[in-house]
Amino acid sequence: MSYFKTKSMPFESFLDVVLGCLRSILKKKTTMTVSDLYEDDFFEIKARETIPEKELNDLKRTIRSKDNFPMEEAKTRNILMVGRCRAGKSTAIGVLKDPCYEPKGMSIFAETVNPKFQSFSLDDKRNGTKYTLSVIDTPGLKEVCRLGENARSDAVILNTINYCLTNEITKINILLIFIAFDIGVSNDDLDSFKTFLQSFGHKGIQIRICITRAESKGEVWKQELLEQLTQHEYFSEVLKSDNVKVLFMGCVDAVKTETISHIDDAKNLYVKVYKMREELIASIFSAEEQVMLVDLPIASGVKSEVKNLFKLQNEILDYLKMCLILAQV
Ligand SMILES: Nc1nc2c(ncn2[C@@H]2O[C@H](COP(=O)(O)OP(=O)(O)OP(=O)(O)O)[C@@H](O)[C@H]2O)c(=O)[nH]1
Ligand SMILES: [Mg+2]
Repeated sequence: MSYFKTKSMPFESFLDVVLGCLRSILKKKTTMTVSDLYEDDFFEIKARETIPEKELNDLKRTIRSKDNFPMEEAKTRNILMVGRCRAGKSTAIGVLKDPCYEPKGMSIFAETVNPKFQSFSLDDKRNGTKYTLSVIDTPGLKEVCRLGENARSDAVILNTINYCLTNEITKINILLIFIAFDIGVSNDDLDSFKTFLQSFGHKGIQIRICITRAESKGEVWKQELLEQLTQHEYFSEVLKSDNVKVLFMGCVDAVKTETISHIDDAKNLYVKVYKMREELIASIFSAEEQVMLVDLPIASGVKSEVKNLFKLQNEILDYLKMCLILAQV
């Protein structure tokens, strides 16, 4: 006991002080824990107990689960949609967003007047990857206009590049060329297709020929059509390229929902559209390579125009220099 005795404070008094302090602490903190004691300067204990890893991880998990703004990494896919008027470009965008999309009533007139830019995301639930799709929906070539409206020239419609650039789309992942084959292929169809391919086609991007209105067609029709395309003088050459493939697209339109009387028939139709959509989405997701817009054939005209402009500018400067020299002489 003599060990605790000091000259300035007897052991009993020292104990009284300690007990007094403890009592006041306990009065203040009825739910006091060991760590509370550690926080008190009285004991001057600096070493802290760390929170068990599991407890901390549980806490982090709770905080994250309550986060209203979770970060999700997204892959981007820039899609350029082209095709003749009424081919089904805008409808395909609707179906991409919603497998049960129903287009507005049929009109023979061109719908999309100017290029439209849309950006939306699709989640691949199978592997948790999110894709942001930026879609340029272009007005169709060879458009049919209402009386009094002027049909815009193909050259104007092909000015899509400008539109892409103003929407900060500088690279393209995939080109979708839409064709409605249900009433055969006319020379106009073929001309338009050639124009699109010559203008936007590039070895570095994926190209899909999307044949629309295929929801009510059977497998035999699809196979026959594919066979005919591979025998066609022009398409057979096009399809030889590794980056060009044929896809089918469709939708369940109002006429079908009004005429189908059995739910099983409706289900079959929706499932068919869902599967075609799934194939289109797979093509889009797998199109990783990008090509600069300025490297597309359509931009070569603009490039040479700029080159010519610079050439002309130099000629004018040379001429002015000559004039200056002559004036000084
Ligand atoms: N059943 C069915 N109808 C379709 C399909 N695609 C288009 N349609 C119909 O055709 C109409 C015109 O289709 P749009 O998608 O507007 O055609 P577009 O290529 O965008 O035409 P423009 O904007 O005028 O160049 C739609 O309103 C639908 O009624 C399809 O796959 N299946
Ligand atoms: Mg359209």
